Amino acid sequence: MNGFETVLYEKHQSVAHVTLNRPQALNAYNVQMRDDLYEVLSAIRVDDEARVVVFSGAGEKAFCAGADLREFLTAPSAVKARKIRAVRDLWKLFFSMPQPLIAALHGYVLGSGIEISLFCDIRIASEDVVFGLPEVGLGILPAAGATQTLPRVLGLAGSLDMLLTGRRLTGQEALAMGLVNKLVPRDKLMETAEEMAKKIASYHPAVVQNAKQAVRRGMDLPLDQGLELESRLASQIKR
Ligand code: CO8
Repeated sequence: MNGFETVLYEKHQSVAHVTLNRPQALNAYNVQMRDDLYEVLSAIRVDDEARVVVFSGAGEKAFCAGADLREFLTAPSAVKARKIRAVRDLWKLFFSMPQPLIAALHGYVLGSGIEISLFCDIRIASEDVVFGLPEVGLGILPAAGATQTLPRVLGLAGSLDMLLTGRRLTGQEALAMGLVNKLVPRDKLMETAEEMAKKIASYHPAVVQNAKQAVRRGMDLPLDQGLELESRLASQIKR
């Protein structure tokens, strides 16, 4: 699987690496990237050899500076965009990935860039990271899940602070608020993500995937139903 215009894909042993690859535009998310990511994730989803996925951004300056603002101005109408989304819902696909997803974040992580990272299960960032959700200031709502995914990570107060003010967060602030799991020097970012990915990949894949599912799905259930889900998923593991 290769030859994508906006995304690099590699697999080292059991770890899949997906790199956003438009460094000249700070890896801004455009229609081509949506299509490339859709194809790559659809393939990884059913690849038993890919036990963990690491997402990162090419170039020195950014994981992703948000939606491609140049393209946005020439984009099809909102009605067309909704129709496309109905058949190629990348965000739903992200959310349905059975494998653990790790985001390795550096530089600017803005708008859709944060939203991509919020679909990941673990976020590791380098000390130069800058987070921000400028959408409300641009006159739109974040439409790739942030109004729903962010509060599930940060809680109400931190999410509303970020969403409504659009202020930028440093890595230290993001760590203190719980937006990232770990903050590391820039030259240790990929090494740290890879190490974590390899460790998770060394565990029994069904146990890992069921644990992820229990936590992710359980978050949205009342406790009694969450406990039932947990026991159902635990009993599926064959030893
Ligand atoms: N889209 C397209 N190109 C971009 C983007 C982007 N989001 N961000 C940066 N680039 C391009 C620049 O145009 C520039 O290209 P060129 O060299 O050809 O001029 C190149 O990347 C390098 O960028 P800068 O020279 O601007 O780099 P700086 O270090 O000076 O600044 C910043 C970095 C602060 C990240 C700055 O580039 C910036 O503010 N970018 C825009 C960030 C942003 O607002 N993103 C949108 C977030 S909102 C979102 O994702 C949801 C949808 C938004 C729809 C909006 C409708 C109005």
